[in-house]
Amino acid sequence: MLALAAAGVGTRYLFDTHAKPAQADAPERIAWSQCNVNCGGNCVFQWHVKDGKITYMESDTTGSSDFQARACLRGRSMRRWLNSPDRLLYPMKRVGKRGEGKFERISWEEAISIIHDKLDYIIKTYGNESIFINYATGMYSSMGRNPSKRLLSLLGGFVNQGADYSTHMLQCVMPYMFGSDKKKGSVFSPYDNVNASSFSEAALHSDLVVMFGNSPAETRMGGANAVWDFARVREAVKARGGKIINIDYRMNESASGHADEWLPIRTGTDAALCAALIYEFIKNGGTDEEFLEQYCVGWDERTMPEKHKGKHASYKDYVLGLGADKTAKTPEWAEPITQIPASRIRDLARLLMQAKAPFVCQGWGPQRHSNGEDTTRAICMVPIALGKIGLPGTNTGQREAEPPTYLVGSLPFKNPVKTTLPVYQYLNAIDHGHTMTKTNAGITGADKLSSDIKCLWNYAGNCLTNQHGDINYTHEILADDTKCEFILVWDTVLTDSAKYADILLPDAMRSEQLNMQTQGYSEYYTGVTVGGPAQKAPGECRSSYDVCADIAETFGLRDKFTEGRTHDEWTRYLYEQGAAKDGQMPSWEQILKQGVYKRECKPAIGLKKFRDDPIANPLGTPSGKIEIFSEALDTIAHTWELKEGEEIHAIPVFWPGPEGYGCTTEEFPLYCSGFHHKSRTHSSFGFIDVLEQAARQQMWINPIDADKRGIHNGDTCAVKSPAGEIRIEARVTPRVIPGTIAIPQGAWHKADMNGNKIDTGACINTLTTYRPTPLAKGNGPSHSIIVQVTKASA
Ligand SMILES: Nc1nc2c(c(=O)[nH]1)N[C@H]1C(S)=C(S)[C@@H](COP(=O)(O)OP(=O)(O)OC[C@H]3O[C@@H](n4cnc5c(=O)[nH]c(N)nc54)[C@H](O)[C@@H]3O)O[C@H]1N2
Ligand SMILES: Nc1nc2c(c(=O)[nH]1)N[C@H]1C(S)=C(S)[C@@H](COP(=O)(O)OP(=O)(O)OC[C@H]3O[C@@H](n4cnc5c(=O)[nH]c(N)nc54)[C@H](O)[C@@H]3O)O[C@H]1N2
Ligand code: SF4
Ligand SMILES: [Mo]
Repeated sequence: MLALAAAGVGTRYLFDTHAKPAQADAPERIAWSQCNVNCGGNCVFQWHVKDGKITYMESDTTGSSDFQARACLRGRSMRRWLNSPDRLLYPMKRVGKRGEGKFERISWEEAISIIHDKLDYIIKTYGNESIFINYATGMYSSMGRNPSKRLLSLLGGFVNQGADYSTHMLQCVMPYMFGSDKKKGSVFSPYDNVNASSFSEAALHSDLVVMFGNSPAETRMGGANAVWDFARVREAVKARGGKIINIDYRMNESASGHADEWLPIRTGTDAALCAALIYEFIKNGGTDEEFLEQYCVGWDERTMPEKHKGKHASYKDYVLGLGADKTAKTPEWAEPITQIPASRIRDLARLLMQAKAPFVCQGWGPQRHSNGEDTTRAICMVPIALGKIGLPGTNTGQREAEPPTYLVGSLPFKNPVKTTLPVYQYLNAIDHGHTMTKTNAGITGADKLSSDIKCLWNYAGNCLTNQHGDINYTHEILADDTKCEFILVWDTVLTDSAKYADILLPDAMRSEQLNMQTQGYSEYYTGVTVGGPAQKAPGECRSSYDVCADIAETFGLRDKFTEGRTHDEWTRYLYEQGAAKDGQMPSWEQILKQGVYKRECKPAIGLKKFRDDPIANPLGTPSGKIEIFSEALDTIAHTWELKEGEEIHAIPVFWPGPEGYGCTTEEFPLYCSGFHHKSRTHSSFGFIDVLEQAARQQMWINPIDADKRGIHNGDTCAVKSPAGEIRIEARVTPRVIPGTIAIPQGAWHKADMNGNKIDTGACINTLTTYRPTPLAKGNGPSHSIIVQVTKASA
């Protein structure tokens, strides 16, 4: 039901009357707003407001029904969040130990004075490079996260966030393949339509869609989100006799109901499948040698960089078994690794070779593994080897494109500190930041960190613990208040991360303020929504902009912070700046009336310009070409200080990675992986009971693995990894590959941290090991986990 409604197919009208009173009186007014969580849909809310209180919600009803940013069930439950008895209402200070969640109400004055004193002390004692605004994505809005950044910038700055938890491994490694130097040519971004093609392009011209770990029906929900486009892709491609193939360790919601579309694979082994596919292409004359010679570096001996010739270090030599490992990457080689029969690998290779316009894409699940840097590039090798990129209906192997146009900006800030810390390293930087360098920890913008992190500023995020990894280990570091001396958390409910706050601030939610935001990941339209407040914020909740202005005042910086503008005046200013640049957007007065402005985006073909003319439009790589073999990576592999068991590769080989293929043991005989769940956006909405009832937090386990353990549907199970233990309900289903269990990420951690630490909330990050990946230093271990599962005693 949830997936259908969110897909906007057929049932879209069912939910519009949700919570509408029986005798529908004319609503007094409509307040526009938007869903600003990090799902990216940015769906539109029309709040019906009476006597200052929200009565019910309609979503987007404007324009063509094919083009409406309609909220999914999560967005439609927002009223329950806004009016929840669990809302944080007052500023609080910690009275128990860190992590215990014991707080005492204080006044705003006292909170601001404590924050002032702590910042003053930390900056004077340790310098601005001891302050980190950790990764936190709960609030996407023009005035969302930036007041904090603007304030801290004015105070001398803070260590910058490197990459993100979404695309960490991909974001770090892809520039070596597709370019990072703007002066030289086009550069890689995971979030645009230059490097990747849009689903609408696949709908127009593709005859085969191959998706690696990509489930728009779960991760791109909402009416005008990519799931809507994907529904059209399926219809169009099938209508022209083509196929959709979804390669995933579980039959995800995008493949369910279409059983022929699912190709099950063991997690973390996509690079082995890709090598075997390419082996078949080579053996059957399916590679486009002309393309590979003209557009690529490192495919074969001819195209290797001069210095590396004669060493059998090319990707083709790796595949044919002429490289260092002397192993040909045949389908028979890949079969036991991937769990895909060699005959099915051959079938898929044949399909790919026969397709006129194969659209190969990947979600971000495959790269969220301990070998993610290699996997994400290996997937791109499939269309590269076929020479099927930059052409109608094809894609570059990356995620389907997003529109590049952001119609309005956010509150500006200029951070004087240039040092950047890979976000997942925040905990190491608290523990031993002063030892972290460019070559042992991926620091950029400086050779090393000048200090340990002493102050964490966490606005709208649950990434201190719940969304980070290895919660038990993280607890040890955060609970020690001599390490990180001040933790500020600013949220709307008492999350697991909030339990570690020294000062915990409540926030007015976006529907309780004048709110504005441009589009998110919605692939085929861009837009902006402006409106609100719909109702008054509860308790003493205030806008974070106003609070930051008050903190600025204690440092004599109010005027510099505000530049004479209020929250609402900044919103208008940012809108008018955007409108002036854009030239097509309505006036401020008009947008306030209409609430939402949208326009369609044209289908895009990734790397089209480069394909059309690689000399005139080179990539921003050192060679201007696609670097299958990267000399820069080769240098890093030989010069960085790596820990035991870590490897960095110049070409995208299959490397299992820690807790990857082959790492199971007698004690931990199963693999465990995660996915983004439809009942939550990460941990957001995790406390809304109706959503939990609609899509429960369950461990997917194959009947083969369940039978061996006497586990039945609905049984409570213990899942134990080297890092921790959870309790979770079993869902025995053939929709997950044998040997691997699947756990939806984002459930709320719930454990007695002074006792047995068993997490009955079933947060996957209780099970993950904290071991940043070799190159990106990112959150690859998120889904490379080994476990044992047993039926829990009642
Ligand atoms: N193992 C594993 N871990 C993962 C992932 C995974 O796949 N597996 N996914 C990763 C990814 S891709 C991401 S992006 C991160 C996301 O991790 P987070 O950025 O922590 O995202 P959420 O869990 O949604 O937390 C957002 C927080 O913002 C709060 N919030 C919402 N609205 C407001 C507001 O108006 N004001 C304030 N102050 N707070 C608000 C919510 O209550 C919530 O606590 O998780 C990462 N963690
Ligand atoms: N409903 C919902 N939507 C969301 C979010 C959410 O929390 N909930 N989060 C949003 C955010 S911030 C982000 S970054 C995106 C995340 O988007 P993604 O990272 O693409 O989402 P995931 O569910 O982690 O992974 C996608 C698919 O990859 C599969 N997978 C995992 N490992 C492997 C592997 O090794 N190989 C293969 N072939 N498949 C694998 C998973 O089973 C899943 O079906 O989603 C966004 N949308
Ligand atoms: S959670 Fe995402 S898809 Fe659902 S309403 Fe919010 S923005 Fe839209
Ligand atoms: Mo994300």
